Parts: sequence; structure tokens; C-alpha cells
Amino acid sequence: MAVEDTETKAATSGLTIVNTGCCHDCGGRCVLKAHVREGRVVRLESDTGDAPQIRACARGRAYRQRLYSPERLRQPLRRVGARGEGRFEPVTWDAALDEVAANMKRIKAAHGNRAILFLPGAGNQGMLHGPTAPGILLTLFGGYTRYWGIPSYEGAMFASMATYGTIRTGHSRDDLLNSRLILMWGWNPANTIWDPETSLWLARAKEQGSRIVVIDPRFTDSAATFGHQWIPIRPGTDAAMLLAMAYVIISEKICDQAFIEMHTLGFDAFRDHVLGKDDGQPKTPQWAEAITKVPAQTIAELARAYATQKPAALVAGWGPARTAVGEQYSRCAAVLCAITGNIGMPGGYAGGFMRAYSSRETGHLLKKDPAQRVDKAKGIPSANPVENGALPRSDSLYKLSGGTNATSARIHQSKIWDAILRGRAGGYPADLKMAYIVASNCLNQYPNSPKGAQALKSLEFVVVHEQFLTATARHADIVLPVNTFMERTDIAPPWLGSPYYIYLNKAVDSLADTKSDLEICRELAPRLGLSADYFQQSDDQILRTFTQRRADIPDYDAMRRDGVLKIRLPEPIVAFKEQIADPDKYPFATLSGKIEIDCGHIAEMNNPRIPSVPKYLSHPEHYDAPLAQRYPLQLLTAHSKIRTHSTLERVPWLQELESQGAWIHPLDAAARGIRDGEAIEIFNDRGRIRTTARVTERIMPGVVNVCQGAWYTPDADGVDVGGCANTLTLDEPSPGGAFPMNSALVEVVSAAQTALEKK
Ligand SMILES: Nc1nc2c(c(=O)[nH]1)N[C@H]1C(S)=C(S)[C@@H](COP(=O)(O)OP(=O)(O)OC[C@H]3O[C@@H](n4cnc5c(=O)[nH]c(N)nc54)[C@H](O)[C@@H]3O)O[C@H]1N2
Ligand SMILES: Nc1nc2c(c(=O)[nH]1)N[C@H]1C(S)=C(S)[C@@H](COP(=O)(O)OP(=O)(O)OC[C@H]3O[C@@H](n4cnc5c(=O)[nH]c(N)nc54)[C@H](O)[C@@H]3O)O[C@H]1N2
Ligand code: SF4
Ligand SMILES: [Mo]
Repeated sequence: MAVEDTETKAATSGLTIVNTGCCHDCGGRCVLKAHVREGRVVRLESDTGDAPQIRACARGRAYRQRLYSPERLRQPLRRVGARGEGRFEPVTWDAALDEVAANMKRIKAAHGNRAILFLPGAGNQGMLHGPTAPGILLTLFGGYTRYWGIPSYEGAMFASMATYGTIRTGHSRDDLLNSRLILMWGWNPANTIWDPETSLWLARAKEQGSRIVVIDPRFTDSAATFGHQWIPIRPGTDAAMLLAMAYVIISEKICDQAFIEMHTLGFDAFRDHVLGKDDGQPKTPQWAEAITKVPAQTIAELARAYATQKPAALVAGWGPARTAVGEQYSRCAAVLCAITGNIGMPGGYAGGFMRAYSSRETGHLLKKDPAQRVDKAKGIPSANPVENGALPRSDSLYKLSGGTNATSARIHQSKIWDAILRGRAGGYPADLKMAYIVASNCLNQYPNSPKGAQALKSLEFVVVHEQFLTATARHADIVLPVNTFMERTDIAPPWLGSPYYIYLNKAVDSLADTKSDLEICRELAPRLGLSADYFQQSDDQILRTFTQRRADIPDYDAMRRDGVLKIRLPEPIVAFKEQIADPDKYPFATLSGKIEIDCGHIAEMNNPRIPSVPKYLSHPEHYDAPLAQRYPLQLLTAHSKIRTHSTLERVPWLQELESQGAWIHPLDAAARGIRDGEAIEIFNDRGRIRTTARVTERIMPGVVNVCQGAWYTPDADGVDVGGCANTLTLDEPSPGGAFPMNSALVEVVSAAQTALEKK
């Protein structure tokens, strides 16, 4: 027998292949097959089964280096140095959990449950693990203060609810094949996945002749791979371009008049704004060119193509809505879809939130019940005793069911640091004394990390469930080490649009002394005097119960065996098909039953910063604001292809793929004497980071991009040498609740120059 054959035989014996998956928060949830030998994952393979394959990306395939990273937390830690200093001693689970329970009881007795801040994060997207169990535990314990607002999509969601009354505005990805023209507006699914098979459908659409135009300040991997045309646009000015497209479409009479009359409300007010009848400024392509830096002719041509080459899909990504007045862009995009009649038909698209297959919600086939609308006088019911019966926020769309919870008991996530520092005296609903943080690297990921560090230092007690000693975990009093999805069982529903579930079978035993978030809660519950049913059940029992409520999971055991359940749809999902085909029988879920171009619910807010008809607005960190004199560059903080937010940082195989650094245009670099590969500092009044210049024409002049998620690491002078984007970002939400992570003004200098100045 040849040597090679003997080796192959030895290699295959004792090898088990476990059907499992990856469920970080990266637009995916993918099939992984773990090859396990002697209790160790030795190889990861992805979906080799039937189409559509739910294939893992580079991050999932590199997971072994995260699973077995020498930096993984292996035992509970107790702080010994000052908060945030990062000095800890190992302690037993009993000692750690006793200390957590004692502090929870102490703070509850002294200040009430309201003083307990729960910060659940996106680290795990399974149904069972991550923040689910801690949320149940804290509710049973008497409740907690939490946040509202999701950084991903709050602007898009607000626009979706205001315009359509729902977040189910998307099509399944296979429907892209029906589009003659696809506008990828601030959308980069080559990196950010947005459902695993999105790139495949885009590639197929391109192959069979769909024209693809990418509108983004960066020449993204998506623009390079799929785009026929790249239109660079000045950040935060998308609403101006969309209004100018509407100007062309309206004045050239190529809008879909029949659709407008039948399905929309408030077109006249919008037309008057576009033509300048309300403010004397017609929103012409020339007007928009000066704002957006997109040539007027390019705007006009795109408008004509979009209105006439139907069906056309305007996929309005969330990145441009992650800005200081982000909902205006998302609203304008939805209105453009409506006035061209590209809604409710295969190959069209409605913009908005863009959920297609809503497997995340129980009973996705149920119709919405308009009777569920909130009665303002009675307040909003909640299982969480702290917020039960609180009145709705006046800036919320509280009359609509679905979307963001309107309760005034919550604090906007971008204001959490401010709320900790200022409490009730600052107008917030609680004086916060402790933070319970699970699967969240909030210090790194919420805007304004320097303020965050100050806030976390001011609390009485901080507990963090983590896998790594993140910047957030460094600020804990007790760090509880958690296992990963390779070391436990879970079910992951997909992200936005694709009809499937992943069953994550446990591949290997938990590393060292780590536990799941659920196991931790099982052990904490009796210490808090709680004996809930939920914590008596096994993981398998809970997962079975979850799935019993879902009509689309007929056979739990088959799904568990296969590691994946692919649901076959008879035809692509097309949002609003019924509403368009039979509007009398199927009204839109808005208050008027129509697509609201002019939104009555917004009008009641009576706030010029959030007009009922969408407009282009400037703001204090925009390119034309006075602050731009001092900080002339606009900062973008896109999502990175080598990480999921801050998760998967420091995985060597991924770092080989792309190195972190700031994209800066050659003109901006030259003006500052900066060469490619050189150390630079980026700063504004909130903070200063050190990173590496990537001088490239892939970003437009005047704009710098630092991918979010690099690890916040302030040095002795307060300079963040880890290069975390949120050291620089603004912590003031838009009037509709959007997170302004792509609206910060900055300046850039070479690090060598700053060093010289210091001497
Ligand atoms: N690899 C990877 N994938 C991920 C994630 C990750 O961290 N890593 N995160 C996941 C999560 S939770 C989310 S919410 C999504 C986020 O998905 P997105 O919001 O789509 O991701 P971003 O990269 O922030 O933004 C998309 C694009 O918008 C562009 N952009 C930013 N500002 C503007 C603007 O003002 N105008 C225009 N036209 N374009 C602009 C950026 O340059 C970027 O190319 O991604 C998911 N997928
Ligand atoms: N500047 C800027 N900031 C942004 C964004 C942006 O575009 N720009 N995007 C924002 C968006 S869209 C999002 S969704 C947020 C995401 O922000 P976060 O929710 O904080 O996401 P991560 O940074 O991935 O941190 C998740 C943490 O959970 C840990 N973890 C993973 N699995 C588990 C588990 O099973 N249990 C426990 N206990 N921990 C686990 C990981 O180790 C990781 O440290 O970031 C936001 N921040
Ligand atoms: S990181 Fe996301 S896209 Fe990549 S394999 Fe994991 S779940 Fe899939
Ligand atoms: Mo997100």
C-alpha cells in the first residue's frame, strides 16, 4: 500500500462530519460542515448540497482560527485594577456568579430595576443563545432599562413604516433575474453578504443582461464585480440626487401616473417641493450636481433609465441611511420607486426595510391586525415590568403596528453613554447603576467610544458575557467566558430574505471552562431566587418548542439531521403584489391604506427636521457646515469584509485577505503629504485614531473610509491606536432614530508629523 493511501485511511478513520453552521451577524447564516477528529474541528466545509447552496464566506471558513484562538477567554475573570485598565484575576464560576447575583440584588434593592441597564448585542444570531436567556432572566427578575434603535437600519425602518406601514418590502433574491435595471444604492453585498446567495443572483442577472449601476462614494467590491457603471456620490447627499431624478421624471412626464393615482397619497405636495413651488428652488439635476458632485447629465440619464427601463430594482441600502438625517434618503428612494410604478411587480423593488421572507417572526403567513394599534392614553404594554404601560415617544410612529417599539421608557442606543453619565437629570428615563452586557462590544460599536469609556467607568457594576477580552469586556467587574456556536446547539433563521433555517449541531465540547449564555442563566436563576420553567428545560426542548410555533418547519428532526432546511417557494417573493393587484381588498398597512408620499403621521410630529414630504437636509456635520472649515473630510465607516463588526478581529487568515486602514484619495493624501502605507492620525473633537493610509482612487476626494469594528485601544495619551471608527463618530440620532455613523467630519495628518509637533 502506498504511503499516501495509508495516510488517507488513517485520516478518514475516526473522523466525524457534523452538520452545523455559522451564525454571526453578517448578513448571512450559513452551512458549515465540521470535520471533527478526537474532539477537535480539523476542517470546515460548506454547503455541497442542492441549489440554492447556502455557502459560507471567508469568515465562516476561517472559523477554526477563532474557535481555537489563544486569545479566547477560558475562565471567569474578576477585575483587580481600575475599571477599564484590563487587569483581572481568574475566579471560579461559583465565585463569579455569586458576585453577579449579589450586585444585581443590591442594586435592585437600592435603586429599583430601572437602574439595571441591559445591553444585548448582535454577536450571536441563533434563537437560543446570545442575549435571549439573559433577557428572560432580567424580565423575571423584575425588569430592566433597555435601548431602542438598531444601528443597522433604524433610518430605513422608519422610512419603511412611514411610507408603506410595514417592513416587509423586499423581494427574494431570485427575483433580481427579472430586473432589467438594478440600482445598487449604497449596497455592497459582495462584502456584506445580505443573505448568502445574493452575489450569485447578481452575477446571474448581469450574465443574462440586466444593467447594474452602483451609487456609492467608494468603488466597492460589488461595483467592481457586478457594476456596469459606478457613480461616486458625496456622502449624505443621496436625497438631493433622488429628488433631482424625481424632477427629471416629473418634468419629462415619464412617471407612472396611473400608479400614482391608484396607490399613493400626497404626490402633489411632493411634486410641488421637487418643482420648487414651496421653497423657490427647483430640484434640478444642476442643483443636485453642486451638492452631490454627480454630473447633472448622469443624474438625468439615470432618472430616464430608471423610469422607462421597467421593471427596475432600486435597492436602497442601509449605509446611506446610517447618517444624521438618514430617513430622508430612505423616504426619497421609496417615493422614487412609487412614482415610477416599480412596486408590486416581478423585477421591481420598493426600497424600505426590505425584508422578504420573514421567518424570524412566528407565523409569517399571518396578516397584520390593524386593531393592534397603540392607544396613546393607555400606554404600551410590555412583558418587561420597567416599561409596561409607558407612553409612546412623541417622535415615534406609534399608531402603526410593527417597526420600532414606540415606548418612551427606552433610551436611543446612540445616547446610552450620555444617559449613563447624566441620568434623569439629563432627561433620560432612569439613573443607571449597572450594565448587564451580552454578545455586545458596545464600547467599540456604539458611536463615540471615548464617551463610552467614561460612561462605563462611572457605573457601580458591569458584567459582560464574552468570548474575547474586547474593549467592552475590559471595562467589566466580572467577565463570564462563553462558548461559541461550534460548542452548543442552536437554530439560526436567515437574515432578510431567504427562505431557510440552519440547524447548528454541537460539533465539539466547550473549550476549557466556558459555558453558553443559557447555561449561565440557568445557574444564575436560583441565585436570584427565580425558578422559571424556561431554565429547567434542555436546549433541545426549548428549540423544539420554538419550532412548533413555525408553520414552515414541518420536521424538526429532519432539520436537525441535515443541519439545514431549505424551503421551496413556488415563485419569487414580490412585496405588495396583492396591494397592487387588488387595492380595495388589500390596502397598504399605513393609516391611509395608501403608499404615503406625504405622511400624515410624520406631519403630526410637527418638526421641520422631519418633514412629512421627504427633503434633502443639511446638518451640523455635513460638508457644508461651519465645522467643515476645521474638519474638511467626511468619514465613512463601512462594514469590513474580514470581520463581522468587531467579531473575527485578529483572525490571521482573514487579516491576510485585507488589512485594516483608511481609504483616502490621492488628491487628499497629496495635499497632506501622506504616502500609501504610511501611519496617519484621523481626528475630530471627539477623538483621535492612528491607522494606516491606503491611498486609492477607489474612494472619492473629500471622503475617508475607516471600516468599523477594529478594536478600540486608547494609549496613554488617549490616541486610539486600534483605529476604531467609533472613536470619531457622532452620538446624536436623526429625528427618525437613524444612527449617524456615516456623518462625521474629520481631519487627517501623517503620524510622523504629529510626532514631530509633540517634540
Ligand atoms: N462582512 C460583513 N458583512 C456584514 C456585516 C459586517 O460587519 N461584515 N454586518 C452586517 C450587518 S449587522 C449589517 S446592518 C449590514 C450592513 O450593511 P450595509 O449598511 O449595506 O453596509 P455598509 O458597508 O455600512 O454600507 C454599504 C455601503 O454604503 C456606502 N455608503 C455609506 N454612506 C453612504 C452615503 O452617504 N451614500 C451612498 N450612496 N453610499 C454610502 C458605503 O460606502 C458602503 O459601501 O451588513 C451585514 N453584513
Ligand atoms: N461606526 C460604525 N459603527 C457601527 C456600524 C457602522 O456601520 N459604523 N454598524 C453597526 C451595526 S449595523 C451593528 S449591528 C452593530 C453591531 O455591534 P455588536 O452587536 O456589538 O457586534 P460585534 O462587534 O460583532 O460584537 C459582538 C460581540 O459578541 C461576542 N459574541 C459572539 N457570539 C457570542 C455569544 O454567543 N455569546 C456572547 N455572550 N457573546 C458572543 C463577540 O465576541 C463580540 O465581541 O455595530 C454598529 N456599529
Ligand atoms: S460570517 Fe456570516 S456570511 Fe460568513 S459564513 Fe458566517 S454567517 Fe455566513
Ligand atoms: Mo447591523
